[in-house]
Amino acid sequence: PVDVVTLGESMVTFLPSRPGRLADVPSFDRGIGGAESNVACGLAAAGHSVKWVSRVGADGFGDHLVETIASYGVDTSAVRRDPVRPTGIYFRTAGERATDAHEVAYYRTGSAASTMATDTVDLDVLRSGRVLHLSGITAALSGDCLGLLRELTARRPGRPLVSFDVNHRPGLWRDTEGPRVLLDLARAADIVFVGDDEARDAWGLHGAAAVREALPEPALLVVKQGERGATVFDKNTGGMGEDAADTATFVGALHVDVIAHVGAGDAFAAGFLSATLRGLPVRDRIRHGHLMAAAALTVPGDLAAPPAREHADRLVALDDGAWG
Ligand code: KDG
Repeated sequence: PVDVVTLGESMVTFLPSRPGRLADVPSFDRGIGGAESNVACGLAAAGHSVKWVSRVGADGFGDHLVETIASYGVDTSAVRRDPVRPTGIYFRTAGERATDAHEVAYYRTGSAASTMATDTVDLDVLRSGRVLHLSGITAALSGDCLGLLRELTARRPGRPLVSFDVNHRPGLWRDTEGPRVLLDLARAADIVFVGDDEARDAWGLHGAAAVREALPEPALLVVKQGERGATVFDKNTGGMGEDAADTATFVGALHVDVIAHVGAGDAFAAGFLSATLRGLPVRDRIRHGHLMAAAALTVPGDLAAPPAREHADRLVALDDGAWG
């Protein structure tokens, strides 16, 4: 099997040529975005076999997405073209500093990807990897997409390891069900990524321990704590067949001058999943996540050129002093 299969909508993104309101910015630079394909590109760069499953329009933006994602080494053979509905796009603005508020304007309602459903995608392909990586963005796209996620996360024999990034995007939900739906999906997954800010805003949970209490099921729970670092709760099930004690491991993040936060969570997930597939210790999985995230934080768009595996391994092996 391939190492990882991902499913999700990707979009052509338009990054502002200068800071300011959407109403004022005169021009934009084209890039690509989409949380799950970002993870796929990061994993492929780290040397893994990855398949991205999606639907795009039969238009130039669809061509650009598929060609760019394939250029990272991702298998795009399961991406379908919709003859009628368009590829989603979105625009971002930027403030003077990376931490300033910015606007995100999506043009994706009724997009090709929003029609993905249990009867329009190949479920066997989706279940053909060692890991199936999903995110809460898909749950917000349409009732069909949510039904598909529920089907894929249902616990049944032969299910691949399910990795789920909560990715709460309040602007995408058309009702107030988002937080509840995301909690249920996360509970059904084996590996969960969530930011402590998302857990606070969506679920009213404060701190990593409170998130673990609300999400006791996943064998691996990754709580990302922004620039401070990440805490991973690990049931130590590897090979034992039964749950051993739940251990918590905190590893501080690298300190970088942030250009833009977009894509950092996806990069972290790619680094962490790569190291998990390789069976590395939890501390090193988190370090690989932080390294990939640092690369994404220091470019304006979603995707950086991440360090190659051998290079990343050398950086991860530096002693604690270098990591701070
Ligand atoms: O994680 C980055 C994504 O948020 C961005 O690429 C756009 O997928 C996206 C979304 O739906 O917000």
